[in-house]
Amino acid sequence: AIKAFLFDLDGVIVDTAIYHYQAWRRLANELGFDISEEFNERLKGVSRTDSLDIILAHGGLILSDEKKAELAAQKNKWYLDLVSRMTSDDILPGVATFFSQVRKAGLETALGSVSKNAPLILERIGMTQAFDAIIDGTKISKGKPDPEVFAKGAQELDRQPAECVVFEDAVAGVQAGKRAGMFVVGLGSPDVLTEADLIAPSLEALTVEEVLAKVG
Ligand code: G16
Ligand code: MG
Repeated sequence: AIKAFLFDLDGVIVDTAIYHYQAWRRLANELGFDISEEFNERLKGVSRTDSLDIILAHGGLILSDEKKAELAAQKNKWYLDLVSRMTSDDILPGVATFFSQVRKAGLETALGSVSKNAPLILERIGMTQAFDAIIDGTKISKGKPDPEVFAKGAQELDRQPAECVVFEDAVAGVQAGKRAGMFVVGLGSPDVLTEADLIAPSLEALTVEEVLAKVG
């Protein structure tokens, strides 16, 4: 039976995906090219260093490790400027209601984010206490689509993969959940999240009861 729900952060709990995109786009623009919103789908759930490599390849640039470290730090600075203004108003619609249903159903919760800034964001929006376990970018060595982030979440809760449901908005995140052996709810477009077991536009469109019924 399902015992735990594992949530991605960016795009599921808060819309920081837009801030990541704005900061990466600013960096690309300064390097002399642009990145589209469609291209940005490839960066969702992917670690900071991997994202930079994907962007530089897109722009046809080959840079030294030193320069890359500098650019990643610059992007993070711009990103943090945007994030530091966040409040509980930035929690996505439906999240609060869904979490109260999760608690009523007696389910455990974990955060599964590859972002090193995840704890800061949870503090900003006042949701640190909403999670029984928090796995962030400082606790893992491989970003999504590697299953490590969700495997660690289950491990920290002392649960088996078959007892966990993952909520993800990114292609790489859905793949990570599937590779971890978990039921995956994709939040977003069915055209993008083709590998998810169940797809809804957002948490607002779902109830805990519905999800548990689908897992069977
Ligand atoms: C998030 C974002 C990615 C970002 C990554 C690393 O992952 O979706 O776009 O590149 O974190 O973030 P940071 O640069 O803050 O360490 P997730 O797993 O929360 O979707
Ligand atoms: Mg995400």
